[in-house]
Amino acid sequence: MNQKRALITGITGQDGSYLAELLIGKGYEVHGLIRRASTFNTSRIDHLYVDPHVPGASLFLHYGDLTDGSRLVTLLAEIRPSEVYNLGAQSHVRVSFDAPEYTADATGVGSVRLLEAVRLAGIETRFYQASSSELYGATPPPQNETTPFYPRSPYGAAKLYSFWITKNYREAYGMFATNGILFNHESPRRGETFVTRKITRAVAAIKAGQQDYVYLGNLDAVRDWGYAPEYVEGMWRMLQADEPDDFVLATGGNFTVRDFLETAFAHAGLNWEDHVRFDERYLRPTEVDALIGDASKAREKLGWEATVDTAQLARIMVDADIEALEHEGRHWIDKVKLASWGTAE
Ligand code: NDP
Ligand code: GDR
Repeated sequence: MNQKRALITGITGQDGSYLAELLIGKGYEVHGLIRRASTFNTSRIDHLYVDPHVPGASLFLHYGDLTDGSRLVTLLAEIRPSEVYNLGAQSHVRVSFDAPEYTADATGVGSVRLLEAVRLAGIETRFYQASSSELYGATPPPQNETTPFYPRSPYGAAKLYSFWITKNYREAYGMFATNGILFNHESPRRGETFVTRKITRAVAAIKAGQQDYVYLGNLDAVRDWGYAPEYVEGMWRMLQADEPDDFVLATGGNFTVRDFLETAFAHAGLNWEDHVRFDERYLRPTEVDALIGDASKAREKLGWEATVDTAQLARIMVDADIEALEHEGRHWIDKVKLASWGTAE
């Protein structure tokens, strides 16, 4: 049997790292697009990397960027993957208000560059687009594949373009191109400035007596937070289906940011109200009030279901951040302090 070969954009991110792990475990040869930076940005996948000269190596990294179309064509023609997962994006909603043009370029136009690269390279491949519950924006829950879109941020608008261009390549060129409309999913590898991780890191630092407060914005927002490793398994299932389609992945649960705070702080024996302060810098010009997904289609057609609910997720993340703090000590605390001086996130 031929070994399957996948290309992952965004492999250095939360989802990319879990997906690479999953695919390597299934015997795939995995190729990842990474951005050149002045310091290494591969900490989430370092444990998977072995020298490519070693026989049997299954992870290969390539420099590139979703804003650089000719590089994508060259890479697609060289790698000739059987599956492409487009997870690369400027993925922070609040930051997208500060950098709307760059977000449109990387998160929106980047997708058509990659789709064109597949087409121009003339290869048969299955394409996964990381679409988002942010597409629903102002449309009230519950949301499923037939719910109208109403994005509320430059990020949401860029993802809307990517959703439709993926669907268009499916219809225009008969490409196996699928959208996964994923609701928020988190983990101990979640970026430090998304609200769940910001909270669980703060819980660890406060518990250790290194920090007194965490500054947050809107606590009333409702989200359907699931566990990232389960969601990347859903992405893989989407590309093993008989036909390309669009699928929602979600838990169906609903937690406010306040509920998440309460669960996370209580798990460490703390009262959140003693430690949370408001900072208007964390508000968005237009907010998404409530996202609660209905993943019945994925359950029926893919046999996929979330098993970790938001309360369990909060506890997993708090435990991991407490453990990380114990292991990393002083160096880690300095990084927390630096992060808290950041601006918009
Ligand atoms: P992360 O922010 O953790 O990772 C984003 C990845 O994209 C990183 O590897 C980053 O590289 C890469 N990237 C950013 N800009 C570019 C660019 N111009 N060219 C190439 N790569 C780039 O996101 P997640 O892992 O959480 O999410 C994965 C995808 O799923 C994203 O597209 C996100 O928008 C989408 N999504 C996420 C959801 C979630 O709840 N996590 C829900 C729905 C959709 P670097 O490390 O160099 O910065
Ligand atoms: P979101 O995630 O915008 O849903 O996008 P985020 O964790 O950033 O915000 C969730 C909610 O929390 C509120 N909030 C804060 N958010 C942050 N980041 N920092 C704060 O201090 C803070 N205080 C309150 C926000 O206003 C919001 O309502 C994530 C990203 O992963 C996207 O890429 C993905 O598409 C969607 O999830 C689904």
